[in-house]
Amino acid sequence: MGVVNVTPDSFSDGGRWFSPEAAVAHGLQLLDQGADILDVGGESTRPGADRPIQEEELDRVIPVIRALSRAGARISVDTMRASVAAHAVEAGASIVNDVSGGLADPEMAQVVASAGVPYVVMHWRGHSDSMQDRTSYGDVVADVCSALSERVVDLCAGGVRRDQIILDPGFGFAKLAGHNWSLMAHLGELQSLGFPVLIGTSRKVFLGRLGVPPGGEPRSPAQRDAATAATTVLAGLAGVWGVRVHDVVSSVDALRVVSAVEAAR
Ligand code: PMM
Repeated sequence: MGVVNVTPDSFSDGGRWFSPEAAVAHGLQLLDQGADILDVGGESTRPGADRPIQEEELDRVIPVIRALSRAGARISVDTMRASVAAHAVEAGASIVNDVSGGLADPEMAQVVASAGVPYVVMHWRGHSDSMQDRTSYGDVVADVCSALSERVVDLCAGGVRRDQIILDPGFGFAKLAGHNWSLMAHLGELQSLGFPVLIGTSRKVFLGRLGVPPGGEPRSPAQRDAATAATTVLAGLAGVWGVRVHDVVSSVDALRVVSAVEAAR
């Protein structure tokens, strides 16, 4: 899954693809590089980010989704808003990726249920302005698995079918570095919940801190692609359904390596 952020302020690529033309050209390039899905989002979820109003989010994503879908791309819409999800599906999106797992908008379950499309349910503990105040866990893997299981129960009660659901542990969302590493080390436990799993480690700050002395500046987002590809290898070996990445070239290669090794076993 290649990331197409149509935002002025995403942490790794904010502003680079903000015009619809630039976003569409970027999406086409990611497809060319081997992305199976393009994840189009109009709201930055970096810690501390302000939310755009709904009209602004629609103006950012709908023209891009329409153009990329006309070009034949399989598109997910990265949104927490039910009405944006509904408009996006109408414009050609065939997956809804909701980082709040339905918690941010009570209408989301109903929209996803009636659209009948795959629905990415991410582990989330609140909006970006406050999520890093909510990083207390007993056992992060068990806590994330049980919170996601609760979301599944709630969403299914709201009409979503189990076979629509894809789970995501939410790397970097209300997580400290150690939490992210524990989740990475225990992807199998998440998989054992019985749903496809998507992971989004790409360019996140816990990767940028590797090899940097305590208190030092993390490496810049663009310098985190090799570490991201390493997480793609681990995810591939764990058998996850998908990886959401900014640099498609390195992750596609990483997955080719995993496939070649698995075929040689
Ligand atoms: N991370 C971001 C945005 N959307 N969606 C899913 N399913 N999982 C993630 O981990 C995720 C996401 C934040 O990263 P970005 O600002 O680079 O898009």
